[in-house]
Amino acid sequence: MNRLYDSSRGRVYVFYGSSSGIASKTVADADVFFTGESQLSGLGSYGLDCGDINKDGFDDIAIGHGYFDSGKGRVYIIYGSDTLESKTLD
Ligand SMILES: [Ca+2]
Repeated sequence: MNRLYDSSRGRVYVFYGSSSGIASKTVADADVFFTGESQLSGLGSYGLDCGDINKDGFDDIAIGHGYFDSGKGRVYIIYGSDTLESKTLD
């Protein structure tokens, strides 16, 4: 996570795991990333693996958008899949 990315737009980086774990990587090696919709919105105030919420066999993630809508905040639940794509969250 880098909630200061691009004047605090924020970005969360996702690295796919494997049975042998995750090799040491840099953010440039991220498999997928999510970016905040506007500067100062602070996407990535937290991010966590929240298990398989919808029981489809893929782990899902929760991403905090701490300053969304003038500080009201928002939490995104991203369902995992084998076709997850990078995008801006709005
Ligand atoms: Ca799931």
